[in-house]
Amino acid sequence: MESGIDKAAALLRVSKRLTVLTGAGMSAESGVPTFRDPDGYWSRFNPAELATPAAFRLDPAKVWEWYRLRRAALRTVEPHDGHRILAAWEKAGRFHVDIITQNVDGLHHRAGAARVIELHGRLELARCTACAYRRDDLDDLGPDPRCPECSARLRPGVVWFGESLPEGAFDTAVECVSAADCLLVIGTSSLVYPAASLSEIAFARGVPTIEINPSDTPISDLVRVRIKRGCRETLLSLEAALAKS
Ligand code: BJW
Ligand code: ZN
Repeated sequence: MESGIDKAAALLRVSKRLTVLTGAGMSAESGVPTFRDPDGYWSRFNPAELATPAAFRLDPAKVWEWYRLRRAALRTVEPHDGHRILAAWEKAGRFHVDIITQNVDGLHHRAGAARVIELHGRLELARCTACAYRRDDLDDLGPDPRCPECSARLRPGVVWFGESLPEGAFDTAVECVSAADCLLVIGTSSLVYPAASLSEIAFARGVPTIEINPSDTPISDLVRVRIKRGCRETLLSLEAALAKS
């Protein structure tokens, strides 16, 4: 019987425009915890106390400390072969590749990908709660940092529950999915909206979808090809299959 890898490779071979949607499972094999797996962040921390605007208003130093620890952890990890393969596909020009990520760790960029839409912001970014000021050098940030331009409080440059996505990011993501010949959904539980609606848009428009995820998700029964394995080994297998053709 034809394997998921063969079916996925066949779809990729005839695609000119590939859109990739990634979630925390993509970074898991670099050593970054996911959110909702048994060892994920939300098994140890309460999202309502850390990842909402109300939590930040209540205790900004506590929230900043959590993000400081997350930034420190990022310094100990590297992109893996899967990140590098996606970046190499973009460079090789076999397809036009757009990566839409929910991840805030910057690992796609670090692997050399250029066309990356970061739906949920970035850990290495602080922005003012009142004006347009932003900074991405956060090394000497204090426990409750202020804006040098208007003295209002600075906040982590990520998207919390109940907040809108960065201006234009979702619209661009919808365009990338709509124009794609194939959507590759990697390592997301597909529970968080509006990111999860991107797969629904692909289904509605008849864009063939491949899911790479060792666990079941709400989209698993709706995708064209389902590969129930880790992202690194799967992308290595897909790369090998494409190299043969
Ligand atoms: C592997 C693997 C391996 C493991 N290889 N795979 C409609 C219905 C209900 C609720 C809502 C709705 N619309 C909006 C909402 C509210 C909310 C929401 O969706 N809640 C749901 C949880 C129900 N959404 C929002 O609030 C969003 N804003 C918004 O909608 O604004 C307008 C609005 C507001 C209010 C009401 C209505 C509309 C904003 C969402 C922001 C999410 N923020 C976070 C934190 C970012 C900052 C930080 O990092 O601290 O983003 S939450 C967290 O979840 C993070 C992630 O990006 C996001 C998605 O998680 P992801 O990536 O899918 O990770 P996991 O852990 O869930 O899954 C990992 C997967 O990997 C698993 O499936 C594993 O099996 C797999 N895996 N190893 C491949 N090796
Ligand atoms: Zn300001």
